[in-house]
Amino acid sequence: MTSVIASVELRPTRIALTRPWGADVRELSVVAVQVTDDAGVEGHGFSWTPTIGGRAVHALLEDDIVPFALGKPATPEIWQSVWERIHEAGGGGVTTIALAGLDLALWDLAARREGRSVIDLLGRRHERQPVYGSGVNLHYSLEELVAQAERWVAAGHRAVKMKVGKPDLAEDLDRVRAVKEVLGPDREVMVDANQRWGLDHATTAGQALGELGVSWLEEPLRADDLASHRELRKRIDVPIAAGENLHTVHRFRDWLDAGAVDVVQPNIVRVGGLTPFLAIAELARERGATLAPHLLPELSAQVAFTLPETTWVEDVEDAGFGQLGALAEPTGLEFSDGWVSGGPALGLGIRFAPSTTSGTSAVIGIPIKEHA
Ligand code: SMN
Ligand code: MG
Repeated sequence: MTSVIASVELRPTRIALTRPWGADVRELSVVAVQVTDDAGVEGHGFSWTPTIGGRAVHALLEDDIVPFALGKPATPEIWQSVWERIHEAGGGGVTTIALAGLDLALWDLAARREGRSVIDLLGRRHERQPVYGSGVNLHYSLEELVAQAERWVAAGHRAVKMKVGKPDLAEDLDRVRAVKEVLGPDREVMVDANQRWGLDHATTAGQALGELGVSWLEEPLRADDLASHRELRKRIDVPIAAGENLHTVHRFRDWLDAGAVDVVQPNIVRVGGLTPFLAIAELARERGATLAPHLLPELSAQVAFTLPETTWVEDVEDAGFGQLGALAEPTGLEFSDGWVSGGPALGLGIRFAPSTTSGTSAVIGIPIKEHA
């Protein structure tokens, strides 16, 4: 019989980035979510957002998600009912990011209850998956960018992703050429414009970047502008990647069915957790699109091990939770030489260490006997 959710502890934490993602992106905001069921089994999940919205995510969990979830079955199967409860506060973004904290904790709990990992619960299909080096580096000087590319080569990466979106396209092209020179002919380079362009500039840039042989062009346009992505995809040959700012399986279906995207990049937390991510992965497979989960290497890698296809895992330099010193214990994952392998023995194995920058922690519970 399924147990019920007896208490939930929320622990907001800010994690400083050792390599800031820009002058105004210097930390990650995480809300660690610990669910305990009426049998005393724990599950650990988290919500995550770089800088923007951390307190809103925490408030939504505290005020709406946790009170609704208490007393409900301690299983990820409650995802849809929680979503229906909170949806009117927003069709994706803060709402789905907050819901992910609960969903991940319930997956962790489901696996721990059986004494195994989430990877084994879902069924492991790969011993390892390929990793690409990624850099949030638009603000890097050319010298810093080249030095980063050299570190990626030394680390054994066979593919890397860099930012584009300088005011002058010629500078973007020079920077891509410089990175390609470091990478040599046998490594791939992807580029990410983080929504900086309009359709005309994206068309010119996409053609030029295609001639340089980039493997994909990511978020060239505003992330919610489906019509322009669709038009751009007709105009350029380089594959278009998008999805880190799409939040539901319905939006991914819209984009795939409109022929607006080649590589879909759901972020497991931003879409609301593992439960919706698995549905999006299946949709991508049905539509013949490439799936490349966005960021969160320690989480994305574990899920990638369970998918039928070979799946690139994104490793933004020095931004893994383990690398940032944010975890209570090692995940058991090994990132080396452009691959990730291994995994935790129990659950998701992602438990955040108490941190000096933590805010208040709240334990919200109900008397267990009410549910006996
Ligand atoms: C990105 C987005 C958010 C945080 C870091 C990096 C970037 C990527 O768009 O795709 O890596
Ligand atoms: Mg991106």
